[in-house]
Amino acid sequence: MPLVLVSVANGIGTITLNNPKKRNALSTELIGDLTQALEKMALDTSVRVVVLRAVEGEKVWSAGHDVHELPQSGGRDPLSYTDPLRAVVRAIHGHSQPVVAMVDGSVWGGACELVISCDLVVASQEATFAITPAKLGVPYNLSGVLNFVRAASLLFIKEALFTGQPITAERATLAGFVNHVVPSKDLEQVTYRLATQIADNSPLVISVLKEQLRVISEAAPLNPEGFERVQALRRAVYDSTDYKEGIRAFLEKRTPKFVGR
Ligand code: LCV
Repeated sequence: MPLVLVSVANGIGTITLNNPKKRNALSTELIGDLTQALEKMALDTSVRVVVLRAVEGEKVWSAGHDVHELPQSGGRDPLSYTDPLRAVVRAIHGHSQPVVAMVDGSVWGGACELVISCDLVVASQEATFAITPAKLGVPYNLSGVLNFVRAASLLFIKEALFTGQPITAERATLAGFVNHVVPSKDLEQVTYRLATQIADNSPLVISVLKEQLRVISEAAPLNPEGFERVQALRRAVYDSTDYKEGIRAFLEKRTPKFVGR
């Protein structure tokens, strides 16, 4: 079975995450198929907007980064520039057509960043978002943290990151993390109505607006020393006992016991 399904109708391309057995974990393979689908859409002049969704009725939109693909013994940055999750976030940010995330079910870890890397987010009332690096012991990377900070208030993001607890779509909407929250039964109709409103407008203007907003929002002053200091702090984490414990606990399906070193 393909890990993503692709369809195009009325100027709207739909990419469906299609690995429910593994709760749409963002494996290298799934991300590869997703990125390929985006590239195909970009070349299809009939496509004005892309909708990114999971298979209807799935309880989990995506379980986040494929934990089996994270380095298990430390010593290597788990979320470096070439990591598939990093690559797909950049691909969506740089995609010429607007991408609308249609979210039903639970969203975990890096999949929360995948959702907010889209240009709009429409979620069902049942959707939840759990940003889990602190639960897993993973030092999230700088551009990822910046993407979260840009998506909502600092207080909301700190609560989401420090607790790692699932946050309701209702609360996420109040924090600006989601554009619309609707009853599940209306999710598809509201999403595609929004997509159609965009598809009816000038694709050239929208594509330039998207790139302008990306360039402006990514202009974050950071001196090299500040960047290197953060990288050193992250390295101490992914070389720590706690990092190994977090990954091992996940794989052994048990609660991690963090010791702070
Ligand atoms: C690989 C998985 C996963 C998975 N990877 O079904 O943001 S960061 O820094 O944390 C970043 C590093 C990140 O994104 O880390 C991942 C964060 N994700 C999570 O913490 C969610 C982990 N998954 C779960 O808590 C449960 O799977 C949920 C609640 C999503 C669904 O629970 P449910 O009981 O419905 P299972 O747990 O039985 O999972 C079904 C299959 O999917 C695999 C899991 O190993 C199992 O495979 P097997 O049947 O082969 O055992 N799976 C789930 N999540 N992130 N594989």
